Amino acid sequence: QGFIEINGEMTPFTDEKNVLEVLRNAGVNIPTLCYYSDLSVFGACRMCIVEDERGNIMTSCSTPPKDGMKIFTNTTKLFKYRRLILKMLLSSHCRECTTCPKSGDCMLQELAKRFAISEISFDRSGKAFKDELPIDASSKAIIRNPNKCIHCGDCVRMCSEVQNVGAIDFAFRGSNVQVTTAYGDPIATTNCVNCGQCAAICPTGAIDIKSDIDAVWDVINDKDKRVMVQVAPAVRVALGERFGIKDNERFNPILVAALRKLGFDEIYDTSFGADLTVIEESNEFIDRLENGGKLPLFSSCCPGWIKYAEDNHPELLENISTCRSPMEMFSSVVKEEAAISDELPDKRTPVVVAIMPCTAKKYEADREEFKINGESRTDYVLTTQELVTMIKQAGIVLASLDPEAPDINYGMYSGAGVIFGVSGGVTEAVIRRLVDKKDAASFTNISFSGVRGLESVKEVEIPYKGRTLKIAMVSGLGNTEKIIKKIESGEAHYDFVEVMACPSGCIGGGGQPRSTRRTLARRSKELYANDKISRIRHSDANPFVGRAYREIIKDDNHRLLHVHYAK
Ligand code: HC1
Ligand code: SF4
Repeated sequence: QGFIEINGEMTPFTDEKNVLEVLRNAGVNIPTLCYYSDLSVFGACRMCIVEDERGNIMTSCSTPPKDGMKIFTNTTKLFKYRRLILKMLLSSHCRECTTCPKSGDCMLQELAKRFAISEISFDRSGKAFKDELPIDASSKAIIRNPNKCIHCGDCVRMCSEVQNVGAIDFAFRGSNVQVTTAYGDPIATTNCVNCGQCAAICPTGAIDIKSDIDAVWDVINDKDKRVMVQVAPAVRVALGERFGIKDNERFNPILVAALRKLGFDEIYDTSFGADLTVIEESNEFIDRLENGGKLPLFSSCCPGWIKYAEDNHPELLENISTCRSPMEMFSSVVKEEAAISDELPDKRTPVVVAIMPCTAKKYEADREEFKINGESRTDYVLTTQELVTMIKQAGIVLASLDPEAPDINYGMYSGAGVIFGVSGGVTEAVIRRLVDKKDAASFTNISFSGVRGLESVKEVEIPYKGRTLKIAMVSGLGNTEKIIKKIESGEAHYDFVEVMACPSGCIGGGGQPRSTRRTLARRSKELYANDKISRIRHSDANPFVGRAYREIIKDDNHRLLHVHYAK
């Protein structure tokens, strides 16, 4: 606690870990390519340097604040050094900005512009950057172009410190240093869980989302295809950020209108699939509770978590719910309806496109276990970021659109289905099903039970038929590993564990626009607001869910809505 003088102004600090945090809290946008408050301090890029009154230069990310400190952030010397750093980074960086998918969202590009870099003094003249190092396109989720890497280490720390995966690391020395997989293997063959958090944090185009945009344009423009689109809960509260829309609370009807303009034939909602999941997963939970099945039951919506469990905890596979994810339940049911529908037979081939906040969903859609008769039920997955690109490609001006409603039979969903997009949402939706009283007061009580909030580990206890159920909700795979250790050592006991691989759940997915604590808090608040304005608040009350059970699923739940992982 104390005061720092920043550019001559007294600025208080309390428990900030470093000067950079004090500067940020004081509204100074200090440049950095490698500082994230949730990761360890690496101090690699040196862009966050500040100068003290004696002319000493220090990195603000690794300097703790001290009472009475005097610092300057915009001196001539600092500008000179920052420009030098940027020129050195750019000198060894592929500079095909016009064709780079990250262009416009690249932090290196942004800083080059901010510090007015107009020429690069250390050009490695004559040396072609193109294809210098091989591009790794083996993954369904991400694409790695090491020629665009600036060695900030953000992806490496994210993958190991937050996700406990460690699929990538630094290799080689000096000017040969690279971020790569063990033995340079294709990333798809490693323990990568496809969560895309590396791509989300990468400041340049060195790791990016694998794009399925062109394939989706092809099916949209194919008259022989009936293209149905489902939109995940977390997309509606983040997409608007890219278009300067501040209040996303009622944004979904505009998003629906945009999807129609893009040419999708039928506009639906993944939250309908989430309503099915609530019913199937709570039935499975009750069955295990009452008939002595394996507990704790782990949730199964998140493909990043499933891959992590397969690679690291095969002993837990029987504890994982057999429920397909909402995305897969949705696709399974709509494709089944298309297959069995004999009134007004549609000659067009049904195609399901899912818009997800998630890169791992691209991998999930392609998994053998979800195929029925050898065919994927979800044909293409686009991330929120890819949808932004498509909207821009089509020249759609969101502000000019009138709100529209999604289509029946799969566009209606309950508030319980929409809160799936934030960590704790699956649990809250399941608890709504377990309680007897299904009115607004009861749902408000549940919302105050401890299921909400952006903490990465939450716990609740709920009474159920004379016993107390203990439930944990965890986001981030590193945190998940800690919970698993506690369960396996007997230190903790839970009946149900909700796991989401990404920090704060899908709202912080690897396919979302860049996430910060502030954007995550806003996205979460807006999802809960979406629930609150829903006329239907619990999954059983969705009349189209009842219709789907009566007319399509019947007693074929196992084939259509459940899955067994082959490993
Ligand atoms: Fe998710 Fe889910 S909440 S996994 O985060 O259970 O991606 O939004 O669509 O499937 O509904 C993602 C989000 C999403 C599924 C649902
Ligand atoms: Fe995907 Fe959500 Fe899991 Fe992240 S938490 S990997 S966005 S399903």
